[in-house]
Amino acid sequence: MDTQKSSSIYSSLVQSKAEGKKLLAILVDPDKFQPQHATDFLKTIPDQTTHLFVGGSEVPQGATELTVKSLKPSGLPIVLFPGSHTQLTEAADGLLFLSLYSGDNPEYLIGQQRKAARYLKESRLEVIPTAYLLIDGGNQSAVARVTQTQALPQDNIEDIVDVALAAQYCGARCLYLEAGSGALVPVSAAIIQAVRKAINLPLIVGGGIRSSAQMQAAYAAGADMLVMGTAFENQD
Ligand code: 1GP
Repeated sequence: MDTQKSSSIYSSLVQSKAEGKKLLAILVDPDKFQPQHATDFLKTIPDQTTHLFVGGSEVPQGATELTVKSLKPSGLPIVLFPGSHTQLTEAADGLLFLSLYSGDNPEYLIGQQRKAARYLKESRLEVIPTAYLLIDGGNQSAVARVTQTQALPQDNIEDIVDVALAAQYCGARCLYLEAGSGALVPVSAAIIQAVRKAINLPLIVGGGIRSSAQMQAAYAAGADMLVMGTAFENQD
């Protein structure tokens, strides 16, 4: 069997971006998810869902793998979106290998990544180097709390663009603008537009998106993929 790591998830992101096809990832937090309810959960997610993301800021050991396995019947690519290296599992298809470029905490710029590296070398998980930018969503996010970093203010668009550009020059393959799970205010269309104009990487946007009007605004501003979690939690 081929032991090369696949790059199919990233390739499809790049292709979708080129074709203007919009992607939707539904985020499942293993800390709040009951694997025995996976079948019912999968019935509640939108038909246009293209990916499932699995991860959270604080997840008990082992819960990620159980969650991923329970979601396999969906047939959708399952991508880890981990808050910690302890959430890695080969049961998933790929991994957003996040570096928190909006903050200045070395543990989330390179520390967690070092702890994950040996596992990743031995695993078949597709690794997608992703610049993660936390943007102020109007409340205290779990990301800010856990990483002990400050979100970038929404009104300083130039600064956000500078961080995005720096991340691109550092070699990120993908950019994630995050307002935080349960954000009161999603990342603004003006920010998405400015970042889209400045960089050419696939652009993922999440945090606080609940309505189809918000989705359309983010897509129209230039997001390639949206991530929604809270809107689909606790429906059972
Ligand atoms: C959080 O971007 C995701 O990491 C999703 O946020 O839960 O607010 O949809 P919501």
